[in-house]
Amino acid sequence: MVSRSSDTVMEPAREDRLPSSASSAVKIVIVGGFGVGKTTLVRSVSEIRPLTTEETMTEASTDVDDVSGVERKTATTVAMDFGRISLNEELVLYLFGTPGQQRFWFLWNGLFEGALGAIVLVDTRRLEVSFDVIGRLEEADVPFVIAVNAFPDASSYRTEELRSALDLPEQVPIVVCDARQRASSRDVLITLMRYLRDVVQTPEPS
Ligand SMILES: Nc1nc2c(ncn2[C@@H]2O[C@H](COP(=O)(O)OP(=O)(O)O)[C@@H](O)[C@H]2O)c(=O)[nH]1
Ligand SMILES: [Mg+2]
Repeated sequence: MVSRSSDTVMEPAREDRLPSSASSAVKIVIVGGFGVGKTTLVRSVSEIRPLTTEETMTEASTDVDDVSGVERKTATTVAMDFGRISLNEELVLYLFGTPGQQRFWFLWNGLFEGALGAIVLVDTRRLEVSFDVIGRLEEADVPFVIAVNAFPDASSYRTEELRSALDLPEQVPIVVCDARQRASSRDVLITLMRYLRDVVQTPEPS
């Protein structure tokens, strides 16, 4: 048992410590519809034990949450996922996965604040669940990349078909990933960071 008495200083576990060279920390949000793999991605890529508030879905919520297309899902993120990954010795990303269900959307207020960029996870079997989040990101002016989470029975889409179905500007990167694989999730984050560095123009101070 962990003692929480006031005279106990809790040392972070070794893997939870940041290298002393870390000099930039940025906030990245992971968004997308219910069951697209947000919790899976944060879990696979995080180097700290991710803080996840996942609860078993109860009978009571089955009428409330729209589980069409994700009938096998038995756990759901109540508040949000939180994780951390150091991309190199200086750059640390803090990942915030959003809750998918509509009844938790009040938690979105302020979520995009200070976010440098976002990953929109997409399930090609249920593209329509992505429309709303993409609209919200555009409204909040948060640059994003699209990560298609490759589910085995999903029909394949050509990138340009997907771009037009999601009505995305030409420069928005679209990548395919497997959110369960650490390397794959990490690649998505690297794509986002490159996009932010090379394509997204930060306005000159006037
Ligand atoms: N086949 C496959 N299944 C996945 C992948 N990512 C997530 N899943 C599964 O899809 C379900 C929903 O994922 P979850 O991360 O909870 O979705 P969230 O609601 O967006 O947080 C879980 O049962 C995952 O194991 C993937 O890349 N491939
Ligand atoms: Mg989740």
